[in-house]
Amino acid sequence: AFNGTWKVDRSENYDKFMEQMGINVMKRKLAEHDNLKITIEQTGDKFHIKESSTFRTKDIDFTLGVQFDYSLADGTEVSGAWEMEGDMLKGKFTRKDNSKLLTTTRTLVGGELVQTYNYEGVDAKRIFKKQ
Ligand code: MYR
Repeated sequence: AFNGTWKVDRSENYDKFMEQMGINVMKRKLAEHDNLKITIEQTGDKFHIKESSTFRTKDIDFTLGVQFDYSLADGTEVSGAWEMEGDMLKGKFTRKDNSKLLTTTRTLVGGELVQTYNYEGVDAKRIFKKQ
């Protein structure tokens, strides 16, 4: 159900979230208009994701419940895993530089893909439309 190409449409509190992550104002301004697009291909427990934005293009492969490394667009390295809980993908990632937790979820709501983010008490959302 997550399969397809999703383009970011709007964000909620994303600037505050990035600020909490320690990202400076210039990078935050650029990130606010990153035109993030993700293509998700799920086969059973395995996911292949193509990420593209004004910052980069990247291919990500992971299996539900299996830890993997990922670097955020600003270079911050995290390690963690996604799990499926009902219809929701739940990700728990730990920053390698300070061991703090970044949690994220993906759900489908009314035909849109909603991704939530939490870091150190700050919540944000990005909402994607199918292309
Ligand atoms: C993926 O499924 O797309 C790859 C793994 C995602 C890991 C966590 C994503 C958090 C992204 C937060 C961006 C914050 C920019 C500071």
